[in-house]
Amino acid sequence: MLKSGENSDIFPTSAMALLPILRYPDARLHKVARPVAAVDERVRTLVRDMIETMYGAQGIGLAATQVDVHERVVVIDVSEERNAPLVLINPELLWASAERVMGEEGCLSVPGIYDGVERAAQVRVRALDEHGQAREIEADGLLAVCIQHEMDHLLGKVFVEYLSPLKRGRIKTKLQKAERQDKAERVREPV
Ligand code: GNR
Ligand code: NI
Repeated sequence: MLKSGENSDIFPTSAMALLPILRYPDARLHKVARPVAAVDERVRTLVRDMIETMYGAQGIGLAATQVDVHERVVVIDVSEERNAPLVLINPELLWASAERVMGEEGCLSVPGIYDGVERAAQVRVRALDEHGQAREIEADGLLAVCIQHEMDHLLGKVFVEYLSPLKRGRIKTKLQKAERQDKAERVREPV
């Protein structure tokens, strides 16, 4: 549970919203996000809803692009306890290590698909937090991978674009088929 005063502006409370997540292949996942002009209540509401959506979907990160908002907003939580949300608004990559690591990635917009992607092992990023305060983050391990994955989303890039065209084609076909079946089920059992 949240301790009083600890990140209370952004921690999930009641009256939040689970946002629908776009699924690959959807052209809107390839839109380039614009910078946030001012970190105001509208942006904090978006951040809160994104955090709830990320936790609800059991993801370690979520970019605004994935919820069809094309602004430079990312939320991440790589903690085991799922109680340490990190908010990156207008993130800028300051430095990426020459050292690379290969890691297994997944994406809430590409459900059920996992494959290896090579990334910088360490990164340094500057971003605004939910108060509009600038901060710098140096990351390695899973956090570094997640930051790069989310910043790609803001540029309209999905991790499957690092895979071979053959793999990407197979993933596209598989997800299109799943989407058609989903739609057919929704017709048979309307909610
Ligand atoms: O939940 C997620 N897990 C994950 C695992 C390895 C590398 C990247 C990620 S990010 C992903 C959530 C997501 O889709 N963020 O955009
Ligand atoms: Ni993703």
